[in-house]
Amino acid sequence: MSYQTILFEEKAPGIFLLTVNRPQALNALAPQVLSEIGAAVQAATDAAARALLVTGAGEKAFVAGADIAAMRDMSPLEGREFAIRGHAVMRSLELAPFPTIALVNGFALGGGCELALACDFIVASERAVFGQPEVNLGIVPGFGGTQRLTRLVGKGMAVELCTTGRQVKADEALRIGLANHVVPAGELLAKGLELAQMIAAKGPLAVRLAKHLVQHGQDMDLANANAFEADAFGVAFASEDRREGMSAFLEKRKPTFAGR
Ligand code: CO8
Repeated sequence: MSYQTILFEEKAPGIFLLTVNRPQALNALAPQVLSEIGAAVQAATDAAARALLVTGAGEKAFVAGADIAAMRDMSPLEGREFAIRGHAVMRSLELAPFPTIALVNGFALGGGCELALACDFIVASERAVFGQPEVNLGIVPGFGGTQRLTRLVGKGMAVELCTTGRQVKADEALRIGLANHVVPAGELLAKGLELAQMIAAKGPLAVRLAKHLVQHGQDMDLANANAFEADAFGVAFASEDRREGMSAFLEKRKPTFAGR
């Protein structure tokens, strides 16, 4: 498939890079961008990706939000459809059978912050700026920001950010647990690739199950989530990868995982 608003490439075996590519509009999420992100997540799934990195083109922005020009004349029904489409795309990142890592290289505002939050975790450059400024426009976050931000940084900070529209720079993002790492701008992709390569070296089934457990378990009560984990542990025990991983450890060699 050819894309007009994103770049999508395999940077290393099994490691894909998705770049939102509308730098003239600070990579704002127009409807077509959302569709192309959804298509790329599906393409990565079809290609048995081991990790997906998500970033924005240019030096200034990751994604500066949903496209305000595209939204201005939407009817309430069209606005709802746009929000539903955005939710579906964000959810597809969350449920993808491989870890997704947001490499936030600049402004991640509104829908851009929500795109980063829908990835499994965030690596920020020192230039990153996060925020949910929708209240400035008379709207609220519409791609899951109120919910994912709350789960990641807690209720107090989420309410503050969603009601003040205050911008959060990289050092604060690290402090409040929004970003896992902050690196100089020129090292962002290398850091993302390093983390993706660490993931790709592990047992594919185990990585997939670990993500699945965190994503689905976080909204369960603890007793049910732990029961869910025990079941997945049993599934991992049934795999060839488990036999190989444990044998390799005992034989003091590197494991060769088959992914089954
Ligand atoms: N949408 C469309 N165009 C944008 C956007 C955007 N979100 N952000 C920037 N642009 C455009 C500007 O219009 C400008 O275009 P042009 O050169 O043609 O005038 C170009 O990008 C460069 O932007 P600026 O000149 O404004 O650059 P500055 O360095 O002065 O400012 C900022 C950078 C601070 C990032 C500023 O551009 C800004 O505040 N942008 C808007 C941020 C924002 O409010 N984002 C939230 C949008 S709402 C949202 O995301 C809701 C998500 C849920 C939707 C649910 C569906 C209904």
